[in-house]
Amino acid sequence: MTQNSTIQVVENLLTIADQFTLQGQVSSVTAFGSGNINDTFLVTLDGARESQFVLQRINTQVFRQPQLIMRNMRIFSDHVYQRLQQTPLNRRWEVPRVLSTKDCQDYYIYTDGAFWRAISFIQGAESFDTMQNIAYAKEIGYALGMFHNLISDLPPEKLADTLPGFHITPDYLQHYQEVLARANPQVSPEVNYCLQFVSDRLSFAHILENAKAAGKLPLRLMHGDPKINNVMFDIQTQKAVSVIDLDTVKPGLIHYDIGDCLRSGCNPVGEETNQWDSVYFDTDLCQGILQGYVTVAKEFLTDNDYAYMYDGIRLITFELGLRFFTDYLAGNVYFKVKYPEHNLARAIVQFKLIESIESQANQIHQIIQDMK
Ligand code: GN1
Ligand code: MG
Repeated sequence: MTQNSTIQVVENLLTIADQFTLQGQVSSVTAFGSGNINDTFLVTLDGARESQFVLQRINTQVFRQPQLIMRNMRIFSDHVYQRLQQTPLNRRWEVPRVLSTKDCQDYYIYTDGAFWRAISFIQGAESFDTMQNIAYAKEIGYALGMFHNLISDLPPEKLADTLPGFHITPDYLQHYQEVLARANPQVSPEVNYCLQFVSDRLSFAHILENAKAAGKLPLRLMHGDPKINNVMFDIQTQKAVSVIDLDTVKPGLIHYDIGDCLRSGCNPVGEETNQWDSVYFDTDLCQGILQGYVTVAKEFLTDNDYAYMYDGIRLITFELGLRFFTDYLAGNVYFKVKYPEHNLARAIVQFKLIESIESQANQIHQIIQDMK
């Protein structure tokens, strides 16, 4: 990028941030977080009661109807607000708010057609890319359980499908096969490992969708992306206070969420490591997360929910590895990358995690059994 175009981008960001600034003046806009899809910025204001907010450019190649996200967020947060008014919690819990523009809109379309929106910042809170310890694991589980609990009485059909096909593993598999048929990947031990890994698990990809079709698992509302860095912790108390990133809150299976929370929370080296031999699934953290989850989710979990939990963990890990590998084969068109083999490296992390999950299947089943 030339110096002039950098200055242009900064000026644009200030203009865009200003659209959502109803009080005070924008003092800075800085890149924020580590999202793989949208572009996220933290806006700091001078002279406003709330001195910061989160500004995001939605990736409209991925989210084709971003207006639906904003509509879902309004319905979701109104519902949760009412629930918390009726039955207040005895601890801090916050829901990110949609901020309106000066024209009272939920989003702002810039002159280049980009879709921007702003969300309140959870003050005095932080998130982590890797699990800190068992106490955090329990809090992460609690946070996901609370999230599910607060929407367990909101009918799934009230929210739109913001991302059709999201977490439908057989669809990702079909896409993989189409991409593979066209791709001409450079042969390497890493690529061969992934090709073999996927081809050994083809029938497994259908397990949750089959259970849904057979009526064993009901359609509910889910978060869609409850990886651990989407849980905010109060800096003072070190307690979970919010689940953020609400773009994929939509009808689905809670097993996708439980699986995503555990695959991200029980991998102590995190999903961005290149040290593949150090990747493993920590069953103590798994037990901690599930304990925290079940304390708030017990009342709506059925026997079948427990019966499919292990498969959910294994499947979502497989699905994410498959999505990363497919994107590598397709030329990195979906997830942002820092170097050409980034998605291949990410895929291997998830596949190594599955090897560890599979080798501890009995223990994980036992942990789940003991939760009932
Ligand atoms: C993407 O952009 P981010 O980091 O919130 C992806 C998730 C993956 C995650 C892996 C809409 O989420 O499904 O689990 O990367 N989101 C979408 O880090 O595809
Ligand atoms: Mg996300």
